[in-house]
Amino acid sequence: MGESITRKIISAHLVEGEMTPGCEIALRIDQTLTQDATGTMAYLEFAAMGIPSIRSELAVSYIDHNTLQAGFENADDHRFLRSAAARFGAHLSRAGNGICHQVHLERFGAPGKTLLGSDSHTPTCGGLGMLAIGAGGLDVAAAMAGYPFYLQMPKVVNIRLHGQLPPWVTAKDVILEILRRLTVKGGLGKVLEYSGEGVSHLSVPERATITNMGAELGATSSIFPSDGATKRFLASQARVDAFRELMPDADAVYDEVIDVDLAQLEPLIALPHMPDNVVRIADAAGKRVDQVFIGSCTNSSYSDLVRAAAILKGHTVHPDVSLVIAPGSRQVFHALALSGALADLIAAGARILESACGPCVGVGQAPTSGGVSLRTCNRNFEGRSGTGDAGVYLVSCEAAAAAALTGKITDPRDLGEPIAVQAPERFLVDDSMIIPPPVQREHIQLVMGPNIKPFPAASPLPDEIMGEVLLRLGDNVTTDHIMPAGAKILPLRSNIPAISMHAFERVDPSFAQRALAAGGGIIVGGANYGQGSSREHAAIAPLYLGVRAVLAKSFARIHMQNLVNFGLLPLVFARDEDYDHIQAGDRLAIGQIREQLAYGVLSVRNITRDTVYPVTHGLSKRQIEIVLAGGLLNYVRRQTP
Ligand code: MIC
Ligand code: SF4
Repeated sequence: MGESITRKIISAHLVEGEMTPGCEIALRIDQTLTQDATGTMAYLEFAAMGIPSIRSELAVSYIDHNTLQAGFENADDHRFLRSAAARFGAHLSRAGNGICHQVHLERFGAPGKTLLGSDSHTPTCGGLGMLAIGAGGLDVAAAMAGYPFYLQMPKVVNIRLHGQLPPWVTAKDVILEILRRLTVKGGLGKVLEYSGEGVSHLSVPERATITNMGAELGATSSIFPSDGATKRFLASQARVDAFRELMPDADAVYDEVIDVDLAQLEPLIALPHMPDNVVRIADAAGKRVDQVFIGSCTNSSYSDLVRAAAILKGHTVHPDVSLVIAPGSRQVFHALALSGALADLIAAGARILESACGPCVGVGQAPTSGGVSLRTCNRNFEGRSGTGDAGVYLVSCEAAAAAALTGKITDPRDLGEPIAVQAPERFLVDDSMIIPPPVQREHIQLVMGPNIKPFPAASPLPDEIMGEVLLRLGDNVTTDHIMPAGAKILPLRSNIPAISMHAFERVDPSFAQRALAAGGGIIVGGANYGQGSSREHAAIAPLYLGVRAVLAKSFARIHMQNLVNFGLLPLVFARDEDYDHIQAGDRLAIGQIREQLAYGVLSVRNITRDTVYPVTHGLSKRQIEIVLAGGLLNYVRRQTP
């Protein structure tokens, strides 16, 4: 029986378990990445493991999220990260060098390797034929410490791409089409593996746009074959040595097959406030636009920005629009400068930002009240832009540039003749903003500013949890709802007591105070609870406020593991209709937890309504032990003699 690329890579990295979908497996991790918003915690956690040196083949610590230094906090975190990279043996990609996923694709990604990153868009490197997976910081710290990464063996879905994209239709439209079909929970427990003759027409940056946004489907990862285009890309990065061909066997068997005819696609747009709320741009055209943002790890490669520049060249941005551009990496920025495209962007009136995440995660450039912001990002969750009532629309660079000129949502096909741009055969490779670890490291001290506070140590899980339902939420609650990001809150990522006061604040500003006053409690959610980012703060903050259990119809993969890693119990309604009968404020009790967890089905008693709900958990034996121990750190410490 032939094998898919995904299964080949898994099999070559399998440390434990059986490759049967749904079974727990453990994978050897070759490379890790962290970014500053999750990295301070990850390195504090690594330090707490007491392991002197990083054991993965390569670890890169990126500074790309918290680059707006409105106070000392972010700068202090950067200094800490620099000291931690030097102390433990990681490469440090300095602020200004670019967004982790774009830089990793350019400088480190390698076909056939595994990559674990403390950022949900780590699968971007799947565009290079890597098995790249997003996870919470603690899982990444464990991988840096040399432990394997545990996950459920995914199903492998074959997305067969046929034909070629028509003019003005882009890789972004491919992934928006897949989101339209599969929805934000359609990728759960799956790796999406692309194949078909359509693949050969897509460059690595285009493939990376597609694998990047696989995160929005809730997929474990997404991956493309490694072929001639991969080799050309690696050669353009002076890294052809990293190339190896990677194809599925001709008779590869997949768990599911989805066909996408590229030739039939049209320019698409995701409407507020979910990335799967996708329609044809033609159907949304004409709406007035206040802001356009071109950037983020989805669409900020050289080819993306040079196409936008070609559209804008010789024109001025519409008077009602603020056009903001953040190149994905310093290499891209530099190439734009050398090619003259940067001058075209400046002449058109674009507001150029440094190479970082920026507006994508609400770090600067919040839109006007009730504003319409067209963005090339991957997420348009409510409030994420920094303006609660703004509407964010997700589009390709071409559609973004078109709107910047016309002042309204515009089908890029209306621009006329398609533009042809060529990526350089060889980029200017300059790694001087990446600091390799020094050889002598033992003497290096971790430098912690006053914003870096120790994280809470969870106690073992009590055998009975009793408490009030603090919140009852709907489906698809994102980690941006649970633990908002943005310019004001992100600087508190290393300060759990302070950041916890912002938990759920967009849903209910009184949440933190209520939780503290009630001495903790239980959260009730709908389907796909905790989708979106990998931020473990969405588990740590509720823990800090006394929450030890979350009851939902289903969970997003990374968030569920983060709950486990911090000793919170994720429970799943056995009957969806029971969700309808619980109200906020009800008192719930879960008793004999140890015994019931081992049995697999637990009873949750609603004391207020005098009813009992059966719930399941889907946790492996190992995950149960971790929750009972009060989290992964306690568990690991117990295992280490
Ligand atoms: C995001 O896009 O939401 C982030 C910010 O990159 C997060 C990580 C974080 O919250 O720090 C992610 O995608 O995991
Ligand atoms: Fe940064 Fe946005 Fe990408 Fe997250 S999605 S890594 S915030 S650019």
